Amino acid sequence: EAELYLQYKGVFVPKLVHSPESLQFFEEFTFRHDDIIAVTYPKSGTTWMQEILPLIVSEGDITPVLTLTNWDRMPWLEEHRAKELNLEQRPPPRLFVSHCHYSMMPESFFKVKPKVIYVMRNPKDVFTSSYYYYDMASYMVNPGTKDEFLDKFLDGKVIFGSWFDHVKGWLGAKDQDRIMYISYEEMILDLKASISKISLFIGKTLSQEVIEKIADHCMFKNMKQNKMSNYSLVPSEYMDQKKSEFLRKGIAGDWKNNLTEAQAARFDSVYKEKMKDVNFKFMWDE
Ligand code: PPS
Repeated sequence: EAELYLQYKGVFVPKLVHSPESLQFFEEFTFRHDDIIAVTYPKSGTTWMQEILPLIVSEGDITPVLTLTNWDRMPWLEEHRAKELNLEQRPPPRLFVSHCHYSMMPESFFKVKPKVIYVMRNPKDVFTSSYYYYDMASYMVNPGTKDEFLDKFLDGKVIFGSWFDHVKGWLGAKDQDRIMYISYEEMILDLKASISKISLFIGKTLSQEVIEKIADHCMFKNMKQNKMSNYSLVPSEYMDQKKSEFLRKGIAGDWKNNLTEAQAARFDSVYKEKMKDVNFKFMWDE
């Protein structure tokens, strides 16, 4: 772990894209009230939001998503890249992503109160997606066997710490009126309705025709063809997409093909215990 990860506020972050300088930049970042940040625990729908939000803002013009990589059009604030993008000069609304916990957000975030879209995904699918990602990315610690990785995942000994803490932290946020909660499963079930809900939240009125156009572009099979979003521009020494593609399967419930009955039962019992005080209706619980 020590070789590949840094420790930041109690969680691991990969050294390839984070440094003490990038984390300091994040801590000192000055938000604007009209900034929009999609926050996710890794593997919960970040790349999807990096496609959807720019298209909502551009009102369906696909130029921005065909000309800028996902990490430039909607950068991670805590990563190196953010420092190099001249974010000060960007016209509003500026779009960002972050994997940080609520408690890790910088001071300005709590003062200025930019809008947040918090995307959640069934943790058994997050586990599954993470397993393949840790295996194909050379800057991540090898996941080992599924049982070994399950130990680490349930214990929060993975990048950005515990899924349970992440979700509980954001669901327990004080200033909830500037946060919209949405799930990966909801987006799979009805992408058009989700896009419409997101646009309403950020104050954009889009025609049905534009919503349909965006939804069509953001369907897994179409998004996978966009080289600005499918990570094909990342050298294979960092990501071995022959092993597993970054846009791997794009479905809800793939855990069923990946966890044994015993592993799923173990996951469920930890989930039940850790989430017992959470008052939120998750789509995957239904
Ligand atoms: S990361 O590394 O945190 O930025 O990863 P993230 O983008 O959050 O999560 C990757 C998973 O999201 C899936 N994905 C999609 N699913 C459905 N539709 C679309 N358009 C889409 N885009 C990305 C991606 O395939 C990863 O999930 P798995 O289960 O591994 O396929």
